Amino acid sequence: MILGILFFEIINAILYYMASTKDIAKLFKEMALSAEFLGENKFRILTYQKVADILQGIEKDIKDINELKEYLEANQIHGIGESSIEKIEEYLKTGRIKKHDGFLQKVPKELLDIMDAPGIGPKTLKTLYDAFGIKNKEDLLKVLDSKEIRTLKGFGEKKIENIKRGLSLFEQAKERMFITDAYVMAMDILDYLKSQKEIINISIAGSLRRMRETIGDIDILVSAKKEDVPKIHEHFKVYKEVEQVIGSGETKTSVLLKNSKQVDLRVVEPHEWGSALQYFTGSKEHNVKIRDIAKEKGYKVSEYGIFDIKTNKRLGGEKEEDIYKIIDMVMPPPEIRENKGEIELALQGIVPDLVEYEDIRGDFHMHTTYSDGKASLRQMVDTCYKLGYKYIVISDHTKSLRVANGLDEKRFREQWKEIEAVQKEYKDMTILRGCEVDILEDGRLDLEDSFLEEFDYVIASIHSHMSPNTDNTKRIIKVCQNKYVNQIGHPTGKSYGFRDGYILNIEEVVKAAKETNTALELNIPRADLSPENIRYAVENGSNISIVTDSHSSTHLSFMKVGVGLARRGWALKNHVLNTKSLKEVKKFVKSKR
Ligand code: DGT
Ligand code: CA
Ligand code: CA
Ligand code: ZN
Repeated sequence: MILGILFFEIINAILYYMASTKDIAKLFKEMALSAEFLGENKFRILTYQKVADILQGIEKDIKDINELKEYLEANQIHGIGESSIEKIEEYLKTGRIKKHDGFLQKVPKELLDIMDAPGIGPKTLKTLYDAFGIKNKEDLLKVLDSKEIRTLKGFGEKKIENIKRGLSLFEQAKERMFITDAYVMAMDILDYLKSQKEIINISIAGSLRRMRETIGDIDILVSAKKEDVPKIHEHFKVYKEVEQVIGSGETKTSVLLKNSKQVDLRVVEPHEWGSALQYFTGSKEHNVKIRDIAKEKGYKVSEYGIFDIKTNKRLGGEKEEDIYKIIDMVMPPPEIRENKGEIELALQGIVPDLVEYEDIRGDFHMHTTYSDGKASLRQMVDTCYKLGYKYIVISDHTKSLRVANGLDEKRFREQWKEIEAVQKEYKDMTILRGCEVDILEDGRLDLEDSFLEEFDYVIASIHSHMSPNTDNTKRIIKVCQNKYVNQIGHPTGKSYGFRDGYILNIEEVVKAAKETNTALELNIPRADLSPENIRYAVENGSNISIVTDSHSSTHLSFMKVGVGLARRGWALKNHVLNTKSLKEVKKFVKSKR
């Protein structure tokens, strides 16, 4: 019995601790949808919805009802009535809300899960539920293709198409975006928002600012004078790519784009800019640690600023640095804010001098129409020239990669003639003769050594025998030992959203790469190497090269993202081969031959 009570207490304590305002917001949202589905009175639906919106906008976890009340009062947020407060308290104490349980008895849960999808909604689902007894998405899809639905009033072809589209958007929204996709979207949104002259500061935040390989949703932070805030939210809502506004309050607007991806915009006042940027950049793990350290030193850190705990006096928050400076730290770059050692260093006043985009002098990996690229050699050269590079490597595929129209010796010699001709027009940038030579099954290469010798720079890559249970460690080490190979292309074989990669002992590969003076490639479109791989490689003395592996001229600009990925792996300038001068790159190549 006593044990039972103890157990209950522990579970309760855990629930207390884990109660995120977002979890509670979700329950209120579900109650609003359920009430609408059941045709309850409008006032009640609006009440649930309002509470859900308010809770959704609170970016902190609450432990008890008083904490919430204080928060609401301090921020002058109104609209949560007494009966809603009781429900929230019930949740905080028991982990559930009886009213919500009651709704679940009457509304199929699987319908509830899709009720919020664009173009669907509770009323539509209720009509179909009454007419056909649908209980989940599969039922719905079947009904949408049936003859019967077309006899229902209001269900014309257009409406049916809208529902289908809404469902598929909703599905996709659950997947994470690849960083280059998110980056392109975010840059377009920033450009659009910047036309508002009321905006004082603007930045990406969240995982995109930290340059994670995949992004859940895009976070954007803006500062503006209090009276200008509503206008900025309104402007954002009519951005051309917005499909649906999911929620909008005083500080935050969330939307789904036409491609189903979510964007959160937060608008704060200028004096809160720094603390909000620090908070919304994350990661959560980093922030939790920073708050703990601050607390030990007598400060409270939040998205609103940094405060003296005793006097509640606000000490800063206008600049991001304020937060760190006041607790006697230097500010770690966003890309490494993961609580993986950056905080300990920052407490000692050390910021790793990570590689920067401005350090990059060239790109070693790109394709042209000679193999499977979409742009001509000349176009690629011209775009790289405009990026300000000092050198580039044209690295088309070799003959055994037939699907990619790989080149044999004869066609490479033709390409070299064109390189020579184009080179004359681009005097301040050196075009290096390269290839992405195919690694054969036994670790030999697709071109003879005697021919490889004629290239300025050679990448060797695996494009076959790469199932998840194949161990390619030996194969790659053998390739490192070839004196004409300067770089291993996409070493792990991972390709986000396409392929998991093969078995590879990264320690052994890094060792071989270091000993043989072979660079390991950070292949941007595949996000191969991972940040952990990069950190291991650079800390163990192997060079990495950051490459776009471009198959069209627009891909070349992803170098900026690549530098972010490298920074996330703690790469310094001197770890990155394509920050070196042409002379040094040539020395690197020569050192092996
Ligand atoms: P994502 O969107 O899944 O790729 O990852 P993030 O890091 O962008 O996460 P997101 O969008 O949920 O929130 C953005 C930042 O806001 C996050 O990095 C840290 C901060 N944040 C959000 N919710 C919480 C929270 O409940 N607690 C704390 N400490 N920080 C939070
Ligand atoms: Ca995010
Ligand atoms: Ca977010
Ligand atoms: Zn390639």
